[in-house]
Amino acid sequence: MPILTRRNLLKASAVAGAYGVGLGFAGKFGGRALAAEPQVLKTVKTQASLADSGVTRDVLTYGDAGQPPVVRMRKGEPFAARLINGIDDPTTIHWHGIRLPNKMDGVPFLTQPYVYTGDHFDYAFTPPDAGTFWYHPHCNTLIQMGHGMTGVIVVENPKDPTFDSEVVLNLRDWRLGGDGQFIAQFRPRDSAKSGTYGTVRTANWQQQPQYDAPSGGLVRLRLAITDVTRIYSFRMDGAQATVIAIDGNPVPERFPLDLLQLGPGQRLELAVRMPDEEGAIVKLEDIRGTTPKVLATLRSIGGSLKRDVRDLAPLEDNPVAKADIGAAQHIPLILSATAENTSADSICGSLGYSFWAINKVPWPGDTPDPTAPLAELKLGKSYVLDMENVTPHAHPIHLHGMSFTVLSSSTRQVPPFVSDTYLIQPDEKVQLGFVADNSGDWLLHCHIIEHQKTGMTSYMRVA
Ligand SMILES: [Cu+2]
Repeated sequence: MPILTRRNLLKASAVAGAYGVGLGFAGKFGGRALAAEPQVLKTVKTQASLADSGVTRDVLTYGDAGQPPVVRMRKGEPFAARLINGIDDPTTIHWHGIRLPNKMDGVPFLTQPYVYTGDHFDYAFTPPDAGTFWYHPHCNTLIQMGHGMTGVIVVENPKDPTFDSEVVLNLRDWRLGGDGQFIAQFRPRDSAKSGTYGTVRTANWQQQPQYDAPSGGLVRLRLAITDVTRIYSFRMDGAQATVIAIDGNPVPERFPLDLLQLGPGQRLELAVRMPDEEGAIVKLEDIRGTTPKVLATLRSIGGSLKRDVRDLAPLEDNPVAKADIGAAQHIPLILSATAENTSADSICGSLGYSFWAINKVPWPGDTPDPTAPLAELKLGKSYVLDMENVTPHAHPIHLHGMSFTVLSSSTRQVPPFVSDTYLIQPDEKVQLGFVADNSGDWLLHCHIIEHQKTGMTSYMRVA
């Protein structure tokens, strides 16, 4: 087991990069991305109007537009961004859900050194998949994301069907006190349960924003849950909404949104058929918990376009390899609580506690600890993750670098969704199949950040 010092890390990245090109993944996973004009993503400390009680100081974000950023890419076209670190804390960018070369994945120590204040890092890759994704730091994550650093990514496909309008919503909370200023980002006793919830709930940094859309038109509503803790149960009131994609991938079969539960890190794309009457209000709600909450509204404008959601052409499937289930090797993955109460200090934000473990090993991630990979996978082979949640809480488990297909669940009928994040319920066992077609060290962790940073993190090595 190699020690993940910064020097070894850089050597390992160089090797992973060479593998990527040598095995012909350059086009598929972005090796030719150097031609694109880099977009500047500068981290800044700013202020924003989030709560009714006053302007919130110490908001962290990319750029300074007064609203959360949205980055647009095109499927199969090179993308480049220069991260310039303008905040007083090391950082990186992880491009959640995008299948890219390992050295572009933005995980400190595992794939790149962190980017110090005043330094920069150039990211370049070609997104192979169209859909809704998002980006965030992977260093001191609870504070940096908690204070604002999350942005939605829209990867466009020129072959997409035509909608009359598009609305992108970055859904998240903020932990603010009565004066509108940040309070402690977590409470240890909550980290050991479902996590510490925010006090102010927003969509695009606003409480219940309203967007206009053509009456009788079809709206492509792209939702990204970028919160550090909250699981949402979505419902639409006042319009027919059809689920067309989850976690960046078209669903195997479209279905009407009745009630859908998704966790931190997950995305949802809906085709919303606006009412015919001008001025009608459509409400997007979260009905998890005791009080239903309106997240955002749409208002119909103008004469009816009289669109029919059944006329909407299908989204093109993303080129995700199908696992050969018969030949696949199974990897057991047990999510549990842990009694071990030690935690190494780290520049990337140790919370100082261990509450959770994967296969009995608690690891907070983003640290230079010598921690062995969960499994060593052979490039190009098929695998099945046999994941079991023996805790009393749900966990959105996110795999970097590769997309899996949901094969089966012990507790419910699950369509064969293609995804990068699975929200596993208490006492559920699930099988996730995938092809290890991207070389490197790939993190696998809970996206409730307090769970991730108190032990529910591991990684797999593909070579
Ligand atoms: Cu969790």
